[in-house]
Amino acid sequence: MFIDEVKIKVKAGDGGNGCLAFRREKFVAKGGPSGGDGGYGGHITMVASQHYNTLLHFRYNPEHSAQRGRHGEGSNCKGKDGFSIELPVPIGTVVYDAETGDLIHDFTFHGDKAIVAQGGRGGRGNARFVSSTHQAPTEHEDGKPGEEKILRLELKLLADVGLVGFPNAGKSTLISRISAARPKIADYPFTTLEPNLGVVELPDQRTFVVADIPGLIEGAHAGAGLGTRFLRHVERTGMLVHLVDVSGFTGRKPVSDFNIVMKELEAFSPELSKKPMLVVATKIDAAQDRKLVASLRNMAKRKGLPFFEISSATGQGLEELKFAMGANSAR
Ligand SMILES: Nc1nc2c(ncn2[C@@H]2O[C@H](COP(=O)(O)OP(=O)(O)OP(=O)(O)O)[C@@H](O)[C@H]2O)c(=O)[nH]1
Ligand SMILES: [Mg+2]
Repeated sequence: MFIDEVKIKVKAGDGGNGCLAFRREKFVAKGGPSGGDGGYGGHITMVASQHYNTLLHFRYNPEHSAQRGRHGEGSNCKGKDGFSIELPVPIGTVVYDAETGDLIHDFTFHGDKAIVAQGGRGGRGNARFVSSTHQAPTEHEDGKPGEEKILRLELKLLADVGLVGFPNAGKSTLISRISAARPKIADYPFTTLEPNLGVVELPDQRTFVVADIPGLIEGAHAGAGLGTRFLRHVERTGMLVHLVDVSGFTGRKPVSDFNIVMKELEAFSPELSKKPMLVVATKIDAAQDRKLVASLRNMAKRKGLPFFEISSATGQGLEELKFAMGANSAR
């Protein structure tokens, strides 16, 4: 659940073949062997980049191969090395050989770089086999094949955006609408017992990770409901999205729901309650009493917090919210 995982196939370039040739020139009798070596095949390398935060780009592109080395040529010409390719991965990616399970590399900092599939060595041309007793060698080698592997990439996701709110506020429904996450959704409090993470992709292919955590109720910091222990999953996010049910079904006032959750956040960690926050009125399709919506909107305005109205049922407002969530979090 907290792990993004992908399998990809990589094929490094084969080495070029060594050449069999002899020097042929006017006035130079028995010019000797002149076959050049083949070039190296290109490597497949990976480099950790802070501009990526998920493995989504590999889902669309699961096969990568590097260029082969050129064959050696006559006149002692060595074949050109194949170009290596460099695949960006997010910091925190761990790469395994999927067949043997061996750890290949653990990418821990921006710029961390490793070869994950080695290009093949070029074969030697016949010029390399010459010796005092063996002056016209015809031996030459083929290039070695480049490594071919199935890799398993694993990334422990850290959320960029955290969803908070009362139980039943519509947090899981929202994450299921904007990401591929499919958490359990139901019409009773505490449906979500464990945090869910979803990867949200913007049209420009930047992504961010949203955490859906169990709802908070009054006294959560003292252990009521599921308590505040899941809040540590959103402690490191850059932003909180505070969902408030305005449908009126709850029989509670949206503003008082908002204040109760804020009090619990503060009791858990004053820092958490000061994070950038979007206020979101949910289930707007079912809102009977516009005054409930207006009161929440006015409160957000007073506090200087951006305000959104959404319906995960009809899709209203979801695109705008997605952009606002991604504005500072997407990479
Ligand atoms: N009409 C309407 N119902 C919604 C909407 N979003 C969610 N619901 C319903 O509200 C109920 C609760 O939704 P969840 O997404 O499970 O709520 P949650 O905030 O994840 O709740 P917990 O996991 O219990 O904290 C479900 O019955 C949903 O179908 C909406 O936009 N409109
Ligand atoms: Mg839920």
